[in-house]
Amino acid sequence: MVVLSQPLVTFDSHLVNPKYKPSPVLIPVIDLTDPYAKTLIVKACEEFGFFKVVNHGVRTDLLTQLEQEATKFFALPQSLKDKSGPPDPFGYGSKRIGPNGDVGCVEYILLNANPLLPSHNTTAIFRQTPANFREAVEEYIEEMKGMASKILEMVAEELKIEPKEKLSKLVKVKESDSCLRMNHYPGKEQEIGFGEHTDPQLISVLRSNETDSLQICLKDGSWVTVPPDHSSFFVNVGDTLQVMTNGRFKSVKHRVLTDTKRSRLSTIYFAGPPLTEKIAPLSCLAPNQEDWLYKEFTWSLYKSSAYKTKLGDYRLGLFERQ
Ligand code: GA4
Repeated sequence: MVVLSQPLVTFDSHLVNPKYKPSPVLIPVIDLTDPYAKTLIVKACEEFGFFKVVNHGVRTDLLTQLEQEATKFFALPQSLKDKSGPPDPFGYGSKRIGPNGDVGCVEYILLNANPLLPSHNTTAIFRQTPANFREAVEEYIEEMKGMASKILEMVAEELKIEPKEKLSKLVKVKESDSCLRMNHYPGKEQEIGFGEHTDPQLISVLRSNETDSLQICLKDGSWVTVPPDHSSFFVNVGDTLQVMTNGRFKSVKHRVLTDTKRSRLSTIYFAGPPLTEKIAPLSCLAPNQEDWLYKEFTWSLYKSSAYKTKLGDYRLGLFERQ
């Protein structure tokens, strides 16, 4: 249950202080086979909007294969990788994040995950790589969809949301608007890999190699480094689940600093609802509309509004009720 990492006072102090040493902070660890997992997940979503998942049941050989194929892709000559970009938002991207001037020391592949739609850029990515990459990506997406749905179902059971598939079905249906991102941070000096932001979707499921790079922001505003764990997954609450729980769950702010010792590879599955889905506080959690902290919106509207913002903007502000 205890994971080690250190609250950082500010981003700058971390960068300029060469004597920086991590020390303990608690980040919840959820064993998915534990009968109390659903209670612990809800607690973690309320307190941190973030937790680590162990005993997840995803095959190690699939994880290894996906990682190997992605590493081969990122090792291709720049001119070949550029044939799969710029991202629209899907495809290969380098340094630029989103359409509004954000940059980071990162290159990435962003794919529409539901289904793996054959857009121009996506086709180009898989043209540059052996068929194994595409197969591993497709299989991985299915695993992530399963894990995200299971976690959402546990949340629904614990919060007595009826029917218990109410949240999970948003991810399971074929119209679900989920995506998969593979980020490669070459690293060397410590720089901003991916600036601070919250994820717009319901939940995100992340896995990375052993790099000390991911940081989350705690309720008191301090930043903590998440100790890496190659064999586990990390889950964070996104804006949509914050709205549906009427603010009971917090969409966690997070960022990535590049590691000075080795390059980082991370894979994130963003579980999103169908574009036409109406998002609003759930009536079982907030029966009186006067208590709603947010206005109702469709996922499509929220997504297009997110693409008009900068990475670090507070996107839910526009949808808050006065
Ligand atoms: C953050 C979470 C996901 O990585 C992402 C990102 C998206 C992009 O890179 O295309 C966004 C960002 C993310 C939120 C604000 C907008 C859109 C970049 C950006 C500046 C794929 C997503 O869904 O939202």
